[in-house]
Amino acid sequence: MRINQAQLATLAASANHSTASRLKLPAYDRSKLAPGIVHLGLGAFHRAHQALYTEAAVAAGDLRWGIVGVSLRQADTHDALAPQDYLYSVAVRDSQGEQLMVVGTLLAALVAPENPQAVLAAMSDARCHIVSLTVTEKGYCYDPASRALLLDHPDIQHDLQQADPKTAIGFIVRALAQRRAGGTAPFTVVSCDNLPANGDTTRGMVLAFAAQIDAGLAAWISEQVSFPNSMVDRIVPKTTEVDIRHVEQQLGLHDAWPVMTERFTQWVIEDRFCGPRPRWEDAGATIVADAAPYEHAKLRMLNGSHSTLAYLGALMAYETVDQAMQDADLSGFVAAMLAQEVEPTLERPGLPAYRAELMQRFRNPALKHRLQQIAMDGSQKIPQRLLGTLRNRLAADADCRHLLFALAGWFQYLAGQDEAGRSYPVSDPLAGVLQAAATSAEDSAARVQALLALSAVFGEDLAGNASVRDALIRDLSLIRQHGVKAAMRNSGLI
Ligand code: CS2
Repeated sequence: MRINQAQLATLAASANHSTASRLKLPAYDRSKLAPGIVHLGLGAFHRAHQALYTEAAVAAGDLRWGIVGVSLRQADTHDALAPQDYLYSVAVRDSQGEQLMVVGTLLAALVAPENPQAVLAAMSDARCHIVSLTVTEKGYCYDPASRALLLDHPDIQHDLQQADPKTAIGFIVRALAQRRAGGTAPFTVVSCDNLPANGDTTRGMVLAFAAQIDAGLAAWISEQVSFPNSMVDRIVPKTTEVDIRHVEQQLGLHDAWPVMTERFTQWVIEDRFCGPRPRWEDAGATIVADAAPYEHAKLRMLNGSHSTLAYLGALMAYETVDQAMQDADLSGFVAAMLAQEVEPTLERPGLPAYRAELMQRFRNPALKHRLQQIAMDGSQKIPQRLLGTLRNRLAADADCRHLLFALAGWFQYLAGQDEAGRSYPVSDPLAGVLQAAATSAEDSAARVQALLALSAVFGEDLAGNASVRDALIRDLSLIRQHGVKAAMRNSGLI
């Protein structure tokens, strides 16, 4: 039997149901929810993060905040959730056990390629006050090094020429144009992706796009629309078939696409909204004037060490983050990188405690977070996760040997084979050029130079830095010759 609205009533009514007492269910009248938020990028992360803060605001009685979810590419989320009235479960897991909840705030799941006009209609509805996004780094169609919109990206070109958008930026601008034309107040745009200054960055891209089609619109957006920066944090691995069967056992009902996550959750968001917003702070969100210190710490510490574990760990033939963390050399390397090279570049207070908490989260044995999932799209992630820190350290003439070794690990990862001899696909929008450079020659020096020359990732400064280049050549040669662990030891890093 499938979970759906009717089954929910039965679940709630059966006080003696074996799971009911441990299960959190939506207790408000879902039919009264207004479509206050349109969310672009209806993936697992949104469903286990922002949707839960909104669920709490709705449960407290503010029914303005139903979510209309939008998938920009595939119909799979819609196809899984529509037959269950858009209800889905969240399993919060750690070594202590599991807690289940059913989320009711999702009102619909639209599939943009099937009906872009329906998406624009939802975004133009006067009851919609917020458009939020989790479209991943590559969903912004930007140049990773400069974070400028790629005006020659084929999807952006398409969206500039036609009124049926494909991209998040295209949808935002076209919907704002409709609201302006119809005399409707604008929505606030809330980017929840792991980009530095994600609100300011999105604003820059929206304005660049709008300027191409209508200067008056660009000026209106610039004056009227707000784009608060935010830091989002919760580890949400991809749901597996085993997870689906497990949730079904717990719930007594089939949920075609539940989401799995950890207990930890954090959302720091700037209080700059051009219209109303839910009281997310009542569910634990931190509302601040400036999110930058939190965001830098999170991107450089959590995501920086995640990517480091992903590349070095995958090369060492580990499958998941918790497995990689069990390798004392590798976890010691990451902890030292954070303490010695990353934390000195940050301003947030309490960094050693934050580091200890991160290490604990990475050790969560119940999540089974796959290293290959984190390894995806390195070209879009490395600049804000490792290169900003590296540039700060170089400018201060300070030690950055761990950061450079992690980067050399990415270079070797791009060659597509682990130390057990297994091949894996490299998934990245720049995979073609990256892999060509990473395997361009037998010689490590030539590989490093070919990779550093990719200005979309490295900008113009790093390729010309001889000490960076030489360290990378040395680390890459050592990794290729001896493997990651012996190379770390050889370099005195463990
Ligand atoms: C991860 C993030 O996949 C990745 O690149 O580093 O999704 C990470 O799990 C989240 O940012 C945690 O907040």
